[in-house]
Amino acid sequence: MDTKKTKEKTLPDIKDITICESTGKMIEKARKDGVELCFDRAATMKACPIGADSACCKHCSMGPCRLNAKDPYAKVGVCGATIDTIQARNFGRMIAAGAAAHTDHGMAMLDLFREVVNGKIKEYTIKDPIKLNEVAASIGIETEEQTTEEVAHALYEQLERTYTQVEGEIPFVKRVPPKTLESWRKLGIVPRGAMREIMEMMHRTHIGVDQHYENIMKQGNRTALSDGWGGSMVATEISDILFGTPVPVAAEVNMGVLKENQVNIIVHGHEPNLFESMMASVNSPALIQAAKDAGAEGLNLVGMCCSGAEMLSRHGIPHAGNFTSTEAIMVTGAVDAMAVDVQCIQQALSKVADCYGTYLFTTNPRCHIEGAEHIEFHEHDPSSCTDEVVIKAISRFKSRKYPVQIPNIRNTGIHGFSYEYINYMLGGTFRGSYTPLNDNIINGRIRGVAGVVGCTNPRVKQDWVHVELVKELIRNDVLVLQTGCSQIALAKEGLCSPEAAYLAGPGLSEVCEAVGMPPVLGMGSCVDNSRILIAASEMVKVGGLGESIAELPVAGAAPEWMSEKAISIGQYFVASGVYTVFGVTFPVTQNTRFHDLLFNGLEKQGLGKWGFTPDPYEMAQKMIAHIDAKRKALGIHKTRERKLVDMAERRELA
Ligand code: XCC
Ligand code: SF4
Repeated sequence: MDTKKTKEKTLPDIKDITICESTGKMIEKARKDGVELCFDRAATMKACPIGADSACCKHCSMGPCRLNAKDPYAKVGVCGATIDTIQARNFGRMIAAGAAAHTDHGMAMLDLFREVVNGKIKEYTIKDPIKLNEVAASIGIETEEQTTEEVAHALYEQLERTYTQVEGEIPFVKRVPPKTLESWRKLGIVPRGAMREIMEMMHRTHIGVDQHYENIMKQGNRTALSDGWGGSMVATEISDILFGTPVPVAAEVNMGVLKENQVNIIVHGHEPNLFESMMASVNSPALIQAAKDAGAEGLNLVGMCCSGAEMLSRHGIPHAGNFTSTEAIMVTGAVDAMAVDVQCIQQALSKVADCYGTYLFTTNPRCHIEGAEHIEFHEHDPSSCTDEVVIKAISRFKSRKYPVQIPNIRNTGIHGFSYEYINYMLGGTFRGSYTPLNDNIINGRIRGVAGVVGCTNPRVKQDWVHVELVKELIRNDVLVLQTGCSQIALAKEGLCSPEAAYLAGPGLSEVCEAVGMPPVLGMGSCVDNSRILIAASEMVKVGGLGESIAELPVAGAAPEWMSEKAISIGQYFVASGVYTVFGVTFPVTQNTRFHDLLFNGLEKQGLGKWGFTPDPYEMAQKMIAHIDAKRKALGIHKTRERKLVDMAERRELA
């Protein structure tokens, strides 16, 4: 008891942990209940300072070797590896792991697509044949006078190359602006196939192979590009083809989407197929009846994390919270079952679930958790898994033993801005194009575009960095594109609703009001960052803003990142030409040649560059300064200066 008290004393104030009111309430309750959450673990487990600077190597048993980040060139590893080699290898392996996660997910989607096309799986169909044709045409597949089946077969064969091809270029590089692609070809970083790139990355970072940090990063770029323009893009496009391309839909987020008198089922993870089948199960009349027989008013399905963000965007399914709220939500006592698949599933969920009698089910052969029941999900017979989850959830509802306390907070917003929809929204049905977006950038109403994405991380105040950064950006007329856990942070603050236009600068708010769109456009899960790449390519294609992605007045950020996937995403944005700023910490020692390569050198090679600051206001400044520099290089800064005068005038009027 005593130890518990001292522990409580050392735990930080809840207002310093999160700005999410519901999560805060649940942290408070968890502390009373004696249940530990990630925030508590982060507070009591200091991050390893050597690892944080990436100054250690354990790639062989002559080590592990530990260098001194304060004096990085004073020592080398037993094999002679320098700080630059060690960090580049560590960074390369983070990219490889992140790229592997996205591409393996994409491959699972492609496996499903193949079986649907071959007629072996009947539970799913091609829901969006228009998108099928568009994707096929974008990589040069003949679609005129072809049946849907023929196009689908041809597309499958082409997209399989994204993974398995051993030489040549992956299919989606056909979508890359020619000048950007040219710079990749010159550098030798056009991906051949994701499996090959990830394999080579792992090989080159083994002891005694690649020992030049620049050469290691060449493969780092190539591997990351095989994710962004490969695995992730395939995942997004195939999911749209099978489940429908998102169009804007009003939906609710936050813990208040749980319902006390209903059976609450949460799906958390990344793969839309599990979620789609769960939707079918909760709509099954027999199961609805079973829930009613158990005394419930119905079945309530909600999402979390990325599969949640994807379903929020695609179907308007309510979303209960982002990554660092996944344990906290169970503290409500209202979660009858949580089904997870892959990625960002904290092992501690199992313990918290135990504390509140929630059923936690793993469903994917790639992800089991000690202490959690595994009900494997098979695409050939999806309902046998998802029905079982629902049945178990109903039984838990019937025998709920714990008091239920649901924070009564819900925020409505508009989600589901696929790049196709942005096209339509700005250009109209008859002249759908990115021309109006480019025009508004050129005339200075919109200063530039920022992609703000990524995780939440218990080492920083949850949601706060996302929200402050984005408010600052839109106030300065920067249109914000969102995905993943970041999108949920913004949605909880009401920034995904058209009414948030009043927080935007005069130019951006004028555009938002004219079109009826929010200043923050939610596009889906983290694999859907590929939508941002395509939007950027469209902007180049339309013209007036330079010939490569590197010339666009755009910037990216992952203010509260935590996963290796985020590093892979960051690197593919950088390699595509985007200035990308990360928060929290950056896993590289400062004042080293490798650090200089990431933060300056890559840009000199014609790519983008990395930036870092944990401070949201400084982050916004860096991004805006970059956008302004790009405007100046394009010769469109004058229009903006005029706009700024307008703003001053407006202020005077107000
Ligand atoms: Fe995971 Fe994708 Fe990060 Fe959220 S944002 S914590 S990676 S769920 Ni993608
Ligand atoms: Fe040490 Fe070199 Fe082995 Fe790394 S690879 S642990 S630096 S000896």
